Amino acid sequence: MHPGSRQGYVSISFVGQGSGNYNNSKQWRRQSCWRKWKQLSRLQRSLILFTLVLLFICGIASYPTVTEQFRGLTDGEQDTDTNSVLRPITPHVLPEPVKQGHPSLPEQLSQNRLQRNGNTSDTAVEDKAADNKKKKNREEEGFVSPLVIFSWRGAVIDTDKATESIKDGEKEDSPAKQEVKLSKEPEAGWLKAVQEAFRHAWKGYKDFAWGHDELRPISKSYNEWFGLGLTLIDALDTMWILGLKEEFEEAKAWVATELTFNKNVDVNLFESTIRILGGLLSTYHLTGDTLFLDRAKDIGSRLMPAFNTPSRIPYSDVNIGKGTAHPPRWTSDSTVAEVTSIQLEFKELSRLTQEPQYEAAVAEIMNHVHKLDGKVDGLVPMFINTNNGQFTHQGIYTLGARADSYYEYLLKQWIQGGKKDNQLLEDYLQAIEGVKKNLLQKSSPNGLTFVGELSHGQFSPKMDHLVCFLPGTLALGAHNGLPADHMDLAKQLMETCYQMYVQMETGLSPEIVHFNMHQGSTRDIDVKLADRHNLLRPETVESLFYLYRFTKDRKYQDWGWEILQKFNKYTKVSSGGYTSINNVRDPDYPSPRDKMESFFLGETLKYLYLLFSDDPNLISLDQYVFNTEAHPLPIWPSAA
Ligand code: DMJ
Repeated sequence: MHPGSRQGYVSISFVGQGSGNYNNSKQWRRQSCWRKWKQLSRLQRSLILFTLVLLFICGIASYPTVTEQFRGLTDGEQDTDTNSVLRPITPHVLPEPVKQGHPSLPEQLSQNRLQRNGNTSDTAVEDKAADNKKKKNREEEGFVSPLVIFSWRGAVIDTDKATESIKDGEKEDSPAKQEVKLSKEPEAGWLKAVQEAFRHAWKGYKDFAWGHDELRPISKSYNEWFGLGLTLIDALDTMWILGLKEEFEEAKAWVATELTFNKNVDVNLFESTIRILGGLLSTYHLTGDTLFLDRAKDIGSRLMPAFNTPSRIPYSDVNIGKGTAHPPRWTSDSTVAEVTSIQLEFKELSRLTQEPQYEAAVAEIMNHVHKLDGKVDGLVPMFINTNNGQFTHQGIYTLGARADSYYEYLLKQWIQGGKKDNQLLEDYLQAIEGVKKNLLQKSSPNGLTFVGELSHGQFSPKMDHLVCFLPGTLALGAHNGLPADHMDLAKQLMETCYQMYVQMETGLSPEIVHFNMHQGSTRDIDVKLADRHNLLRPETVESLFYLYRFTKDRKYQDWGWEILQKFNKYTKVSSGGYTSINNVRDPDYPSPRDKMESFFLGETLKYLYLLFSDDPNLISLDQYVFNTEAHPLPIWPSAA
């Protein structure tokens, strides 16, 4: 017998007794009310009935507002405004959705601007009025109020709240039922929803992981990787961009008083460059506060021992306290993406400090890789040896893990330097041609364009979620004058990346998908058991941001909004924070991994905010270039 059973029995019999009494008293009260009612005059009864009917009608009329406020409260959040502006989203899957034409950029654009760096509550009243109007329009168009659940579902947290909101027998995300209802106007509330998501994530970090690298939101603890407050530093410029002044100030105080790089720790050169050096440099540029530049110089100089190798191809790990560097224990190789995706940051450090050694070290890598044998039509292998400087483990060519940001940084370095370095441009253009020739295929039955891999001469229809940076990068290139067909390809790949989300039962993409190419396939996308996790990665929303900025097609905002809602539904932890999950195919138990990666704050939420903003000057893409961790760095003035 279960130890709790006896207790349960007592409790049940008590409730039984109690309910008997409750029934008797209820009957008595009913009779007494009826007597009183009969004693009233006909006029009094009519007046009471009329008032009740009036109250009922008013209640019905205000129903959506009331229920939406209630939904907000169930989350335990203070600010319920976020939920009062949700618009109905029913995601679409292939075959091609019925597209409702977007109107030209509507006059509401001006309403949509959230004051940067200002108190967002200033806009709350206006938002509310606008929302009521929008709600009315939507009702006229036959849209139903969305079922939005701001809680973890199916896991240890908030199970009850989530299931409450799903109607019986309704499989909410069943792909077969999905079709898109495109929005007709931008939504200022979406910006607030991102701020709320950030605040929720930050609350978890603050309560359980303050000053540590990563939050473990389920166990309410933290994970230490480098021991440098990684999440806090990665999130600095996001807070600035989102206008979260209070949070920014407390983080800044930590950087000023607690952050020290004088520590006997091994850090990964690439990760600490893109997250810490990149984060500090961009925060310096956005705020003008030299605290961040000083810290950037400190970490930058401490990373330099990594470049002391026979080939000048840097080691992967540096001890920033001891000033020593080494490759991983099991190999003398570094990954190609890692050594070729630190250039934007070190070049910027040289420009700011007027100390050439940083730029020299990273430029040498690019020149070296440019000349190396072993590329296939501009595509690079995944590993490079730090002793002899040659590519190793040749045979696999991918735009995914270990090679991805090589391609991204070819273009972005070219842009950062004012589009003058032809070598970078040529390598980029050649690589994109290489992608088209070797890696691009269409899936069956619906013809999704995807980027597969080349494995020892054989094509593999495997695509990492990481590859979803590519639509954004292609679009950025086209915006900077590169061939227009790059934009066409960007749009096709964007659709594919979106389908990687919408075709999953949770509406969240897995880490890796495999596309079907055989005629007669019944679905385009397969996911292997080991690939079903979602780490809260940014690449798709990153690309949505670029695509929206350049095309102004609102479907990209809609897609981002759907994704944010799914993050809220399946990865939000009620006590604070968001967690990566193990299984995007099981909406009943997505299985939390108990980790919030720093890039969720550094990248994912930042790109979502920028995607929902209609202000092209909020980090203008003609003035800034984002590093691969979403930290904006200035495009150099042409005089420089
Ligand atoms: C980030 O650290 C960077 O975007 C990197 O280039 C790839 N991986 C993560 C996000 O997925």
